[in-house]
Amino acid sequence: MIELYTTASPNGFKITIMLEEIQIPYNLNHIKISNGDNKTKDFLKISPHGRIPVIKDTEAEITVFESAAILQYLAEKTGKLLSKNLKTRTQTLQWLMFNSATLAPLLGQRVNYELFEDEKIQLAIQRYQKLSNEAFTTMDKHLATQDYFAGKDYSIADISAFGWMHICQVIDFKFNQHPHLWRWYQQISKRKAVVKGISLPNKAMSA
Ligand SMILES: N[C@@H](CCC(=O)N[C@@H](CS)C(=O)NCC(=O)O)C(=O)O
Repeated sequence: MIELYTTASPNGFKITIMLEEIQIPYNLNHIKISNGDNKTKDFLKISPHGRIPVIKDTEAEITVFESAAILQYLAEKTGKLLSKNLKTRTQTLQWLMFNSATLAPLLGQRVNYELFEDEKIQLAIQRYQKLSNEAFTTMDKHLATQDYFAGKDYSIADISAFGWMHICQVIDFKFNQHPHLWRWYQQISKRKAVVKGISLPNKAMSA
């Protein structure tokens, strides 16, 4: 059994989508960030940086934090959504890392300066708009020549990008001027597992 600790957020959605895609039994534990559930002594034992998502694989006795590491773990465990072909696998892990190391931090800062900070600092707002739009352009160019991030097949790289792109759509950080990225987004948002995954434990903006 997989014990999942999560909330309705870009990184959380990646794992609810993945678990729905691979169809393995899991139990969802709702961590309410606004209540400080992610900073309790017990939670910090499984997630030392105090962030969601985290999983505990109770049979294997393995705990994993960091959404990309969780996606990779679940893909390795089930043999799904991560190709064994060296070229495709490397492509998948490359885009998985791009999403965690480039896209997610830029969007996280953009959300903070555009929506959360009381003082609207134009220099910071413009900087993160510019940098996130550059990331969208790179993704768009890549998707111009292939259906999914790692080629012709849907993979954990797509799930990882979708978590954040879904939040962009919800909060109106526009990316429909990037036609290939927009086509990819619409295609993925129709998947049954994705529709379910983004509703758990709540829809975005209601965590
Ligand atoms: N790099 C981490 C980021 C995790 C993260 O920042 N999660 C957010 C929710 S999306 C969180 O737990 N925030 C709580 C806080 O900042 O106190 C990952 O990909 O899992």
